[in-house]
Amino acid sequence: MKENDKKNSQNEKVDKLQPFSENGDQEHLSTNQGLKINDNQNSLKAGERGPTLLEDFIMREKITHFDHERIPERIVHARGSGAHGIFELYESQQNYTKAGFLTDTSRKTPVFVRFSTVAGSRGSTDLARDVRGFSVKFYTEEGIYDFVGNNMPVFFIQDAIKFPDLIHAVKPEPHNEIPQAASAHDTFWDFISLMPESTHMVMWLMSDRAIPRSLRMMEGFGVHTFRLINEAGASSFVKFHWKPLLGVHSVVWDEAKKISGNDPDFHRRDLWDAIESGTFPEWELGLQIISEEDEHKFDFDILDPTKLIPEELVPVIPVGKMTLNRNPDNFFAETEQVAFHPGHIVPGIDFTNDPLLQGRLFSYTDTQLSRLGSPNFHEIPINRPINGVHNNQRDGHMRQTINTSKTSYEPNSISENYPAQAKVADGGFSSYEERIDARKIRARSESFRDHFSQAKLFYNSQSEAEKNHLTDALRFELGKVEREEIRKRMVGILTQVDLELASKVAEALGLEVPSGPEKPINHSVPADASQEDYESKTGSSKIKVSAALSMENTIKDTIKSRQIAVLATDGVNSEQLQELIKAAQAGSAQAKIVATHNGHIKDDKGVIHKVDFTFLTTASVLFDAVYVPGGKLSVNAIKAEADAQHFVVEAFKHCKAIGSQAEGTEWISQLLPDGSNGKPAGVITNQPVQKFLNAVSQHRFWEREKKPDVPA
Ligand code: HDE
Repeated sequence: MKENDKKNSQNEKVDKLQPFSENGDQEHLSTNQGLKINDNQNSLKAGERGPTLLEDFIMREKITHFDHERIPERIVHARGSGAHGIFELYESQQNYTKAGFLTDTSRKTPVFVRFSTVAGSRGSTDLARDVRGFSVKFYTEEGIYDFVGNNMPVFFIQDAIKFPDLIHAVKPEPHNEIPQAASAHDTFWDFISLMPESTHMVMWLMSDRAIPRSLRMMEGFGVHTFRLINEAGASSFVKFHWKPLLGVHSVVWDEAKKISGNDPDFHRRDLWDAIESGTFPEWELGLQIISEEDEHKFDFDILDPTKLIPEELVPVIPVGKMTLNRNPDNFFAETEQVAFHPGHIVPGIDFTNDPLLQGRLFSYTDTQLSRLGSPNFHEIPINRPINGVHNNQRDGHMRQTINTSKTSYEPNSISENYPAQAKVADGGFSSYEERIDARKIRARSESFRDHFSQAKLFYNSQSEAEKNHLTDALRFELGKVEREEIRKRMVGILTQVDLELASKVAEALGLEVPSGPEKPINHSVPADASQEDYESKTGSSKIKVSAALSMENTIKDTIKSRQIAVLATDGVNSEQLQELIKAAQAGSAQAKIVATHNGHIKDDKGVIHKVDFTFLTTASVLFDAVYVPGGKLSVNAIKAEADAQHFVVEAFKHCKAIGSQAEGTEWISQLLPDGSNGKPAGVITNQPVQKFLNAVSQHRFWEREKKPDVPA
């Protein structure tokens, strides 16, 4: 067993993956048939300079396998990163559900999590403006439960039948496959401007939530309303939430664009490094419970996936904690081949009639058939439940299981009718008996027609900085749209959210500034229906502002796992450098030395330090904060580099904490603007190091933004 595995041997799923693992350590190279290979350098030829022989089965096998290495990437959520972990429950939720992992506090339920972007290909950048997928596979004693959610609590569309249209619109345009992993193009905004139901989600997408600082610093939402079922068979509605213990934090758009060039694997690397360094990412699972009687008490429909339930109306109860503590051994075998499905549920959880969820229940098995190539995808090690699988399904491509029973049907007498059905009391799944009494129709409920009140709620709940970022995002995205009629339609939709927002966007686009709300036309209407039946409405949300929707109110009390760039080279002040490194380590932050050359530096006391990066191999956008210790030689050498000046000024532009001592302070004071009222916020000069680290925990100092703007 590897060191890493020993640490987590309490994880039953990880243990069960071991028999499938292969390492090659101390072994000879072999063919797939186990034949030892003597020459892996030369193919078999007719003479030294002659043609290669078809007989060379060793080369044929090697190249054939290589030729078939690729499988189709996911049609959406193609780029992802995964990790193993465990889920532990705080308190039994038996009043609401009989699900074992939500009632038994003694369990450590193994999980495998996959985070993803939606629109980009497998090799696209992590920092695209996009929704993030947040999928959790719980390997429970009762079978697999998949939570397949996003980092935003709502969705673009209300009915699954529109999903292919939405995705075709956001993916690169069909004629030239441009742009990759970006919504800033005509087809996306064309579609959105014709579909007012997407307005709420578009507010989220244009907010900083779409450019997270880290996958470890984002929330997860089940989006749909689900059902919980207790032992007595009683049902409650539920919305699932994941809340990161490091708080919810984002980067800014200018930074995101630059990170994409400097390190397109920024999020993947960050997750990997955090787990390797033992700073395990953690989230609390939260439940918003709505009783059956309260189904209709809200001013929106709880089955409408474009609506969230404000926490002011229904609080989120924290029920347990997920810790990711082990990186995968093999990206393809685990992260790529893992197959999630919102239809993988366990007794105690059930679906609702949300028409988006209903469509998803079909799509996820179907897509695995083409992606993983066989109905036996559940036999791939990462997809196997930890409790056994016993049924009469047989054969198919790449079948692994050797079913030894003489029967493969039920009922049977030959095998005494085994495998047998399970009574509900023995854990057999039984669907919630919901009463349905309806006509079979293609229609959208009238209760789904309020398309704007929660878009307003979201916008009004943002801080000033968040509103500015959202406005800039719309200016950028619509600025990239070439067709003026699409831009105009979008400004019209924005007038329904906030007139000032619409005006600011219109101004940047060189369009007429609207004088009042324009009526948006809903084009998502059946051919024979009347516009009126589908007209967008602005309901009156009881809640006008919801604190949970602003990242301003998130957790800001830790420097855990934060990356601090320490600009230091030969001659740096020994004490100041070491004090910072020690204090950062004590808070589980990472202090990295960025120097003028690679290798090692010698401080003014002769102590040698390993260099992590040079100004050539890294950039300020890859760090949370910058620190410049004193030391005349060191600061003089650093300030002679234009890239070092840019490093500090850019960190300032992105509102990050900046700290300095002695000569370091003299230098950065010349570089940075003073700020109108004395020293700019978050610039901590000649202060105890703890003061600087407190500033790092604040994430950003938005009050500094654009006051004045600095070129970087
Ligand atoms: Fe998905 N979605 N989706 N989706 N989705 C897929 O399944 C689909 C939706 C989500 O890490 C696909 O295995 C339809 C909402 C995540 O492997 C596919 C509809 C939410 C992932 C699919 C939706 C999601 C997927 C592609 C509209 C948030 C990545 C590959 C009815 C609640 C899972 C795959 C992973 C993946 C279909 C809408 C989340 C094609 C038809 C809403 C996190 O089956």
